Parts: sequence; C-alpha cells; structure tokens
Amino acid sequence: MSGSVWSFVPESGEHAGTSYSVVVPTVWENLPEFASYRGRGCFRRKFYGEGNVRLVCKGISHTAEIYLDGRLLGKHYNAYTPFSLLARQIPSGEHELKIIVDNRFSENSALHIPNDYMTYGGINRGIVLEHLKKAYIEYLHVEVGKAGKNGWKVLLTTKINGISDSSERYTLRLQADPLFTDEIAIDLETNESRIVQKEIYLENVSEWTPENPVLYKVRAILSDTEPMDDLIERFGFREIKVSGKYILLNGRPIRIKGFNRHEDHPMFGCAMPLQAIEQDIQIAMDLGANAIRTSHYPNDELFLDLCDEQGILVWEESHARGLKEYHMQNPYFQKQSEDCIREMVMNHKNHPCIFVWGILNECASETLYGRDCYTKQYRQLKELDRTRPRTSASNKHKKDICLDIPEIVSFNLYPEWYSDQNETAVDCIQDMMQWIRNNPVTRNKPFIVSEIGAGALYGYHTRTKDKWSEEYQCIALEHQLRAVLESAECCGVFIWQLTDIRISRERFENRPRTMNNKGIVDEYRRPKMSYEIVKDIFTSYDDYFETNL
Ligand code: ADA
Repeated sequence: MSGSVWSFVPESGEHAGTSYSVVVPTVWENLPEFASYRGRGCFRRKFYGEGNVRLVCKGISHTAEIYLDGRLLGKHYNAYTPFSLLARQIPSGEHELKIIVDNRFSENSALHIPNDYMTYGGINRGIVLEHLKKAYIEYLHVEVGKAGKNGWKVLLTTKINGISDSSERYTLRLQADPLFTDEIAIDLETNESRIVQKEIYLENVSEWTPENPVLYKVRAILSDTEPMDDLIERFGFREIKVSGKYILLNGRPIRIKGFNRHEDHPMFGCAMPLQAIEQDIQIAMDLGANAIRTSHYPNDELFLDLCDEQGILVWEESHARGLKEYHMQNPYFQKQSEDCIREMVMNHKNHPCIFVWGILNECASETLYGRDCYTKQYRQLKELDRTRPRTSASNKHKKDICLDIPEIVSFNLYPEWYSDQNETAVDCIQDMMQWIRNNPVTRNKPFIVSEIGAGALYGYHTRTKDKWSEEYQCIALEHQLRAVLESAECCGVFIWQLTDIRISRERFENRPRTMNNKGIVDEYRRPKMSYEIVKDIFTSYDDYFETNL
C-alpha cells in the first residue's frame, strides 16, 4: 500500500473537512497549508480483499487509530516503531482502510513531547497489506555467536500463528542456501501460536565486517498441502563483545567514528524515501564515518538495511530525549517505553549493523526514581537480546548513578560550545577520562563520546570567528575531535550531528531558524566549512585500535 495515493482530511483548523490527495508514506507538514498543523487527521484508502488480512504499519506519527470498514481494528502509539493488526474473514470485495492520526502533545504522550527535533503527523513509513490463509509466520529471528575457533552457532527462532478454526498439521521449511535446509512438522490447535527453535553449527562462512559486509538470506516457508506463507530475513556472521575498555567486532577492537542522525529532511519531514536515506549514508561515509547513532528513536528498517549492506555500524536507540524525573513519572511512560523497546528489538535484531542498543538519552539518570526506570529498561533489553551490549547517552556525567548497569559508558559533551568559554576541549576530555579512570564503576568499561559538536548557520561567516559562524564550528570541532580521538581510553565518538534538523516550535524558541544547526551539512545536505575538517580528521584515524588483546 506504500507508494499509493490516499486521501487526507484534517479534523480541525481552517481547512477542516477538506480532502487532499497524498502519496503514502508522507507527513502532512509536506502540504503547504499544513506546515505546522498539530491536530488529528484522517487518511483513507480503498482496497480489494477477502479472507484473513494482516496490516503491517512500519511507522505512524505519532498516535494511530486504525479502522477497517468503519470498525476499530487497533490503536498504536509512537511514530518510530512497526506494529501489525489482523482482520479475520473479511468478505470478498472492496474495503476501506481509515487511519486517524494524531500528532498533538498531551499528558497521554510520554515520549513525544515538544523537543529538540520535530514530531510530525502522518503515515511516515511503509505500510503493507498481506492476505493470509490458515496460519502465518510472525517473525524469524537469527541469532549468531562464535563457537570455537572457526565455527558459528546459529539459533533460528520462528513464531507461527495459527488462525484456523480447526487443528492442523504444517511443515516449516528453513532454508539458507548454501548453508543449510531443514524441515520441521508442527501441529497447531485452533488459533494456537507456536515458537519453534532450531540450533545449527556452521563452519567456513564469510564474516560480516565493515570492510566486507557479507549478508546471508534465510527463508522460512510454511506449508500444509502447499506453501501458504514465507518470510525472508537477512543476517550476517558477526559477534560483538566488550572486553575491558574495548568493543570487539569479531575479536577486533573497533574505533567508532560516527554521526548522530535524525530522520529529517526539508522535503519529506521524517517520511524519508530510500534515496534520501541512502544519500545521508553516502555523506557519512564520504566524511570517513564508520558508524551512525539513530538519535533519539528506532529508525526505519530501510536505513538499517542500507547500513547492513554498506557495513556501517549502528547504535540504535529507543525513543526518549531529555526526559526529566517528572516526565518519567507520567503514568504512560513505562508502558510506552516498554512497547517501544519491544517493537524495536523484535523487529530489528537480525540486522548485523546494530552493535549496541541505547535507551533514555539525557534522562534522569541522577535520581533514584530515574535509576529504577533505567534498571527496568536495561533488564528488558537483556531479556530480548542477550547478544548486544547496552548503553545510554548521559549528560549527568559525574552525577550519574546508573553507570554500573550497562556494558558501555557514554557521555554527551559540548566543550567550547555550551560550557564555560575558558574550558578547552582538551581540558574537558582529560578531566572526564581521569574521572572515568579513577571510578571503579567506569574504569573497566568502554567509553564513547556519544555527542560532541557546535552550531553553525550555513553561509554565515565572520572574520572574528564568532559562535554560529561556519569558522567557529570548524575550530570547535577540530579541538573536540582531536581531543577525543587522541585519547586511547575512549573508543569512539558520534558527532552531533550529520545534518541540520527542524525542531518543535513549541520549545527551544532560542534556536535560530527553529532548527538545530549543528549539522556538518545543512538541511539541504549542503556542506559547511567543517565538512573538510571532519573528513580529514576521521580519515586519519584507523577503524581499529592497535592492541594485543
Ligand atoms: C543534547 C541532545 C540532543 C541535542 C543536543 C544539542 O545532547 O541529546 O538531542 O539537543 O544536545 O544540540 O544541544
């Protein structure tokens, strides 16, 4: 249903009730009259169908009510995670899908709040309609881990949902050419769901590395007398481990040279098409980066697919930015966070590019209540994925009381931008490193500078190299990056940020242009003066640390 024309009708404002044609995925801010519309809007589309249908929505911003032929099928909160809904035995013929979208901030929304990025309104990611028979495959997870010197253990977990009114016998075929094929018989009672696991040991496979990101495909086929559903997943043979101060990728200590990136574009809002996503990745690679952090929410699977293919390492994080203790006490906070983490991990865990899961950027990690929330979320992550390390970008630094929980410690630091003018980047980084070294909680963990940067207005130049000029951004970034990358105790950095982005006008009125202007390229992807400086610095540091582990 993606790439097709839908109707959009706003519910309030001077154009309430008027119908517009839009191509989904889209956000209504792309329509000239709705550039700042905050409210509810209705998207409709007709389709032909019959029998059991499943609707898979990859992202609706930010609250959705979904109706089929006027009957409520389900609701979902959060712009940045996929979900699916099932409708059984619909009669043959034309049907109407209606999605009511709401992008308003309210006490019912704990994660989408006015923030330093824009919350758009619309169907921002792809949408798929599947016709099902008596049973379907909900997911196929592939977990890989090293086994011995040359071997790999592969754990395949398939979830099958029966939607038949009688008990049935099925065959599940798992096929990854040329690696393995297997067939499993499954008896399902009426409406039963079943999780089927299969462990395989393999040798002589090609590893997934940033230099040579080899991907394999595995296909699950569910049949009774004939095939009725299939699912193809890609995966890679790579293992992430943490050892002392290092993050090891297939045993080698990697140095992170990364960018923070928001899904934001002046022409598409957060509903970015594949080509625009690919352009961002190409820009990051041209700048010498090997990693991207999905600040501050799970990204479109299209982005992850491209990173898998290009060998870009990804820090994927669940949705939250700058929540204070009172935000975290919102009665919806825990449930909305839990849903977001579950939907993120369950949908994205096969991507080899993801090397770390992040939670709760700059939230209340200095309070006991905050610690309780961090503990719960870290625990949930571990239950959902035992293979990846966890972290959180903190701005509480020495006051943070949650640093003992995750495997990796990460700080957002802005020396020579927000901090006291007299503090140099070198002083700031050295002071942090000394504190980390002397603190038994952090001493033996990898440390990442998860944000560093400075603002520059594209095209603004001053002889005096004042703040907001492109000249000032060059100076600050050069000091910051060299200070971080010269420190052997720091395993990497994510620059804030790849591109300039739009922010919510309800907050941060003090940001020029209602934009966060710390991009190395502006919102139209035009390079600022700092582009060449960052590129020189990033390309002069190796992707791995020289060390005898
Ligand atoms: C924070 C935050 C970012 C952004 C940045 C800035 O560290 O995590 O979302 O707001 O500061 O530009 O100040």
